[in-house]
Amino acid sequence: MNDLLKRRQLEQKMKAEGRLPPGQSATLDFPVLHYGPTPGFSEATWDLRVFGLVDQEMRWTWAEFQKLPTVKITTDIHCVTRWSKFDTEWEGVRFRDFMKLFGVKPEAKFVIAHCEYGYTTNTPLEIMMDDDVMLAYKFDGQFLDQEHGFPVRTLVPKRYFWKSAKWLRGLEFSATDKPGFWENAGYHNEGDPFKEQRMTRRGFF
Ligand SMILES: Nc1nc2c(c(=O)[nH]1)N[C@H]1C(S)=C(S)[C@@H](COP(=O)(O)O)O[C@H]1N2
Ligand SMILES: [Mo]
Repeated sequence: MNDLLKRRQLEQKMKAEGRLPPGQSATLDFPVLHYGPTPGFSEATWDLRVFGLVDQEMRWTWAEFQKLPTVKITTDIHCVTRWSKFDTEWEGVRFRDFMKLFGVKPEAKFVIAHCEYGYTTNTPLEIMMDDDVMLAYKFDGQFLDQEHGFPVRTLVPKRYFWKSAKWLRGLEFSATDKPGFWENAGYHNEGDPFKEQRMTRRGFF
């Protein structure tokens, strides 16, 4: 069977199961999308920091981070450029469990992901506490490819994929919302694929 036919059949099935958001088509590949070049990785200098409205600011080296307990999830991902990929398999540290390591102050309402080269994206803390949100470092049983965010990315399946921040270096807990890179460029602040929250206004591009 050719790929186009496979994709159309998958779309029918996912539509019937209520898993195909409006305006999306199925992909069998794993497209790479980001702004700017792919950063390198140096274990000697890499760290992951949490800061802002937390009880204790902390940092992990790559070796330390890999010792944290992980979970595996199978989920669908939806890119605002209209591809959806179904039943993707990820492993990483569940965000809700991760939060217990440093404690989050009650005033914190938003999580801002900070990445290499200054990319940021914002998500309400309430969404980040869902079961399916993780700091992912394996895809399909293998470490992430560099271009897909190695060593660590956030995975926020219930939002368009731009909220899943590649090359993560910091997580900021904030009382106020801080729209990030694409949100400032005109993408919707919430980005729920099932509500088709794609673009809002003209941004800075
Ligand atoms: N650090 C960083 N993360 C990012 C981006 C980016 O430009 N920089 N782009 C986002 C966008 S727009 C998408 S669609 C997804 C794509 O992830 P993928 O390349 O693994 O498919 O990464 C998101 N995370
Ligand atoms: Mo995107």
